[in-house]
Amino acid sequence: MDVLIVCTNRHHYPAPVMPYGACLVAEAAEREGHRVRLLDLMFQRDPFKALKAALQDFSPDVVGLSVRNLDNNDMQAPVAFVAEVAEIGRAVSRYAAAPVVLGGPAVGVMPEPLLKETGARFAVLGDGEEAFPALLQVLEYGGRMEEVPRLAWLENGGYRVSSHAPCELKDSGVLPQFSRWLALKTYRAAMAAIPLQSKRGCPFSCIYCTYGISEGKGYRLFPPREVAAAVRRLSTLGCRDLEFVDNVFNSPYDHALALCENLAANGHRARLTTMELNPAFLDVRLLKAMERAGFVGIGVTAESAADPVLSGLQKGYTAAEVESAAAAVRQSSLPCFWLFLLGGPGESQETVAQTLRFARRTLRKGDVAFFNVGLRIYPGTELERIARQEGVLRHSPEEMLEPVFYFSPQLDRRWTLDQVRRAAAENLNLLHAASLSHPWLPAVNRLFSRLPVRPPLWRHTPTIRRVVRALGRDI
Ligand code: B12
Repeated sequence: MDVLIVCTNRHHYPAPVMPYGACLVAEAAEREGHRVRLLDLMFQRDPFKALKAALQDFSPDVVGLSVRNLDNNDMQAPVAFVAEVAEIGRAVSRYAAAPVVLGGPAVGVMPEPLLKETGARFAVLGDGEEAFPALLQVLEYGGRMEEVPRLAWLENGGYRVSSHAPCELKDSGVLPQFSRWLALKTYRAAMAAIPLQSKRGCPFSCIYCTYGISEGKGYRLFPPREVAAAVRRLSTLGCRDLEFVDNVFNSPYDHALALCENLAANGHRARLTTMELNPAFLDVRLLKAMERAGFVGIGVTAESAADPVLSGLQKGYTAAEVESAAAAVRQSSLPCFWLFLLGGPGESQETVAQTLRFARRTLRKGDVAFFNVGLRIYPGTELERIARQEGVLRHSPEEMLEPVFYFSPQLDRRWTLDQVRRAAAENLNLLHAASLSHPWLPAVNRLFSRLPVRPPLWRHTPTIRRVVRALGRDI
């Protein structure tokens, strides 16, 4: 069959991200003998014109829409992307008779409302490498939709799902040939790192998160040696800035350690980062292994440094463990980006003060701390249940396609924002959420990509803020 995969994400904050999953799915379909083209709308000036041209030129039998984000996850300045995706779905139906299949990270989070909103025929939930070719097979030769794994569709007004069991990992999945599908130079010029995974799934029970829902709770691990070989292959092709996009990089701990040892041994020349370290599994041994493996920057998703909040979010670790992780980071040479999430159940003035104090006093001055205020509520999460119980959520699950947020009723949002703004004004290494969607950011990304500066750009936060302040503004 002729298959067109359209990558709908056009969000440039904090930097454009490559449609990794869509490339994997495109190659999986090709391996089964289909003719595949990929249209990436990220840098298209007129996405609808590009879409119309691709549909008329290729006349595909099936169109896949890869949908990454529902919204920007920012309570203070929410931007929803679903209307644009729905418009793209309608445009496909206008110019082609091909059935539309949804896939991508956002689809696993809210499949039913997305099917309704876009008018698509099918949605693949989670991994697409096995399910999408299986669907193409049924569409081409006939068969039962129920036999396609993790497929959802609407039938007689009802929502149907074939199965929820996660698909098996295929070893070939680690690394697509990005340069075949994407304008790599344009991504590079926007400071985008190349994404890579060492596992799928997430066993943690953080109350706000959807990872376990869309990818399954059990880990599915790629063999460390193969992931390391993929890194080496990419680096010999000149792709040197790579980012591990695992839900959590350092769990299982032994898998992360084995990966680092393989990376250190195989002589690759890539610069590696990950923004997804869990403080409970972060110690000097792993950090030293990461240094030897070629990491140049890390992110710790601590969320809070206060016990009532950590336990309210069901993070599975304590403030003392966050402190130990910070102590381990201090003993390493890796620049570190700390992520905090203020306003969850259990948050109070005291806990906000505690987390801000931790960021000011415990972190190294060169490290960056980022504070998001308010938690996006997704259907099917424990946070949804809590929000309904507390009477702060009245939207039906379908209405939650529009961004809805939780903010602790024990706390005043304006007071919290003031505290964060004040801390950020006084400390060049502390950032509030608005910094990552600052209108200047794409220009800053482009400017720095021309200088001898490599991703991640956040390493230079204090310098960038000093320069921007000299121009009379701030980020
Ligand atoms: C790593 C990550 C990041 C990194 C990305 C770094 C990079 N270089 O790529 C950073 C930190 C920068 C980031 C930023 C953001 N992220 Co983020 N991120 C992730 C994470 C953890 C992994 C994404 C990933 O690459 N997965 C690996 C690839 C291989 O999987 P995949 O893309 O899902 O593809 C598979 C399937 O989806 C499917 N598939 C994909 N396309 C298609 C197409 C078809 C036709 C089919 C059939 C199947 C299919 O098959 C693929 C292979 O199995 C996800 C959580 C998650 N587990 O999905 C959140 C996630 C994607 N992010 C999310 C969000 C909101 C954002 C931000 C908007 C806000 C923020 N948190 O800062 C920004 C947006 C950035 C942008 N410009 O678009 C949401 C998106 C959904 C939503 N809630 O709106 C997610 C799902 C987290 C969540 N539950 O909230 N993110």
